[in-house]
Amino acid sequence: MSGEPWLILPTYNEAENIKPLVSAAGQVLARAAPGGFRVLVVDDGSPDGTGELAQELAAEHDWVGVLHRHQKEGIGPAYLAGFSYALANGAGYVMEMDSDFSHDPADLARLLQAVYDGADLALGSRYVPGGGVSNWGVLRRLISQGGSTYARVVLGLRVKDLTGGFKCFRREVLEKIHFDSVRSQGYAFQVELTYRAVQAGFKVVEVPIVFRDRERGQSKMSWRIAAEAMWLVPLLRFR
Ligand SMILES: Nc1nc2c(ncn2[C@@H]2O[C@H](COP(=O)(O)OP(=O)(O)OP(=O)(O)O)[C@@H](O)[C@H]2O)c(=O)[nH]1
Ligand SMILES: [Mg+2]
Repeated sequence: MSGEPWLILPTYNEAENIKPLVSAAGQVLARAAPGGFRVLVVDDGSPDGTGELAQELAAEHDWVGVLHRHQKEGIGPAYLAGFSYALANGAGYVMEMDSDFSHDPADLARLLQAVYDGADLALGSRYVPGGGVSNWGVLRRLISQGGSTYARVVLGLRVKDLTGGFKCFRREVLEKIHFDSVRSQGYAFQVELTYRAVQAGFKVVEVPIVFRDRERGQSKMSWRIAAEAMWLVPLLRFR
């Protein structure tokens, strides 16, 4: 069916998370989108077998699909591949979520509802009233909030949480963005897409969420990803 919500899940070594995550997301979406929905796992050739586990899920459920990519290229290119596939297959709404339970699958319903209620892009936000982070130390809080503030000031935006990766796009927003010209891979990717949506005149709404640290699997956060955001964000503005 066309016009359905699609949830894109990027994975790199999420073998311990992928099965419980897809089933939790499926339960939430079945209620939030009774007319039908799809979950698309985009795996970058995880050596821990995440791609095979996702394949098993796809064999079990007709609403699960998998894109297998050959190498780890970062979250940006993985999402763009997933978005292209979803748009080509008639998605009406496209959602992003980390595959490590840092984002609560239950919140998918509220993000989707915000778009049903009139937003073009709904952002899961840690930095609006009601949102937050659980169990983060002072340093990590400062770095994250500092990163969002830096991007907000440099880009002249009012959005409070620019680096989060829990989102719901109305199809038309992604259609306006030329994927070939998106260069960022890590956190900068999240900033870039939101910036482009605001620039194109779309209505962006922040929905409070509480972010949790992953309990299973390894972090892929690196200084390289953070550094990319530092130098790429000003380029977005002055390009
Ligand atoms: N397909 C793909 N997915 C990736 C890649 N890098 C990270 N991911 C996924 O993107 C999501 C966010 O990455 P995380 O490793 O959780 O990175 P993070 O959220 O910045 O850091 P932690 O929460 O500290 O682990 C997770 O679902 C990862 O599996 C990549 O290169 N390719
Ligand atoms: Mg994470």
